[in-house]
Amino acid sequence: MRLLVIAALLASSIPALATNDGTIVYDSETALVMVDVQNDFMPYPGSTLPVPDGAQVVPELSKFVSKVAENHGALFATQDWHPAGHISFKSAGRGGIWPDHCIQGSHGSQLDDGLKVTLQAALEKEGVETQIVRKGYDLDHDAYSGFEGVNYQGLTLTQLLKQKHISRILVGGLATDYCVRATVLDGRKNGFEVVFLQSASRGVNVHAGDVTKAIEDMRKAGAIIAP
Ligand code: VGL
Ligand code: ZN
Repeated sequence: MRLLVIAALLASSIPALATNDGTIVYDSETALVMVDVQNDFMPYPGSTLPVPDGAQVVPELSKFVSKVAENHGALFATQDWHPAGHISFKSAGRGGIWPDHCIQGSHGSQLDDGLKVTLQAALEKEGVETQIVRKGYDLDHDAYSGFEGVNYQGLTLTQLLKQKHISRILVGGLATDYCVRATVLDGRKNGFEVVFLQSASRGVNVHAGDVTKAIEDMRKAGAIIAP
């Protein structure tokens, strides 16, 4: 009996294992922010800026969509949304490093079809509608973070999160070392609890080690790194 009590006391003092389910709280204050899951970042023919293994984020994000929707949290999807000649394009000759991508309204700018199916199911089953937030629309200004984006009505991501009383954001998508990283860091700056979803994110690694560095930056900023 005494041994049992000691064992129970010991067990209760051991922190929960850092598994997905152990570290992530799903409630009405939790939002999933899906970053730039767009055709141009997918490894398909015709994509202009394919992220290695980028398509793998779709089934992974879909799991989080279900969990968040079932618990009546909020869903957000960002879109990189550039005008032709955007400053981030190499072709514009203004210091940009990227091939032309995610041109406003193009096929490449659309969300991945598989993700769309999942989001539609969340709407039909749980009544949770995904808010679309677009960024990078300013010709002369680069914008990697979802927090620089606005919805169709011009409301910023921060305004939308506050409106829904969100305290915790789960962030995943493309690309880990650019838009996902920037969104995670801005989430921390704006006072949110932030969980980076490693399983649901992929990076470009323009320079070797960029993804590893990005994850370290997120950790230092106080984000929880969920495997
Ligand atoms: C991104 C490069 C250029 C991203 C966007 O979504 O991470 N990367 N534009
Ligand atoms: Zn871009």
